Amino acid sequence: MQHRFHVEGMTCGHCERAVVNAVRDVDANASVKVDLPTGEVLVDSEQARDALAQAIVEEGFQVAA
Ligand SMILES: [Cu+2]
Repeated sequence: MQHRFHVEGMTCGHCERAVVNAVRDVDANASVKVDLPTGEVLVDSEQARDALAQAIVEEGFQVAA
């Protein structure tokens, strides 16, 4: 299942890695694509959208609807 998130607050490669790692903590097999300039994060995972978003928020980023 493909989830599309708009993540605010990512400014550099470290932020990008933090988001990817947060998603992988929820689903180690998730495919994660981050577009840093737009904040668009595409996640291919069978995990619930809310669980993935929550993990990103816990890293200190905002997830828009
Ligand atoms: Cu950063």
